[in-house]
Amino acid sequence: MRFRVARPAGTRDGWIEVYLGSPGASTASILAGKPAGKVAVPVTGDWQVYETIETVVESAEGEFDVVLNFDEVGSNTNTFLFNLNSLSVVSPVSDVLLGDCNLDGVVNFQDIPAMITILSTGVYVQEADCNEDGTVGFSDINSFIAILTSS
Ligand SMILES: [Ca+2]
Ligand SMILES: [Ca+2]
Repeated sequence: MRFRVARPAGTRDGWIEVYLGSPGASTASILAGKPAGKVAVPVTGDWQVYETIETVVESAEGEFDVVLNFDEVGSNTNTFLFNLNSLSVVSPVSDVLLGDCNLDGVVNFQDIPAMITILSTGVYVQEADCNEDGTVGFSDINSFIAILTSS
């Protein structure tokens, strides 16, 4: 999860914490758990000087209610912590191994029958989408062969 923040001063440490809970769970019960992600908010020098920061959110596969907790060591109520300009959810870098049609972690000749099976069933398997056009079909065979022969 990515945040764009501005923080004029900070003699104390400040954080954004990301909590995940089951859909419909109460905010209090979600906050009672452990944060799935946490990132320190840097001092940017002014309310309008923004920096982009990021935290990896652990175990974020599926659907969750998200609760963000803004915190600063020693701050009391009615204290401005920082400006949050925007937040976005970004996917981690894909770990799909193109051409690994039998999903055993390597690309070799044993993927050929698996590729044929995938092509004949027409089910989308990202590893078989060797030309990365979002579909699996005979147009992937050239790319598949190129991946096979280069690995
Ligand atoms: Ca394989
Ligand atoms: Ca394709």
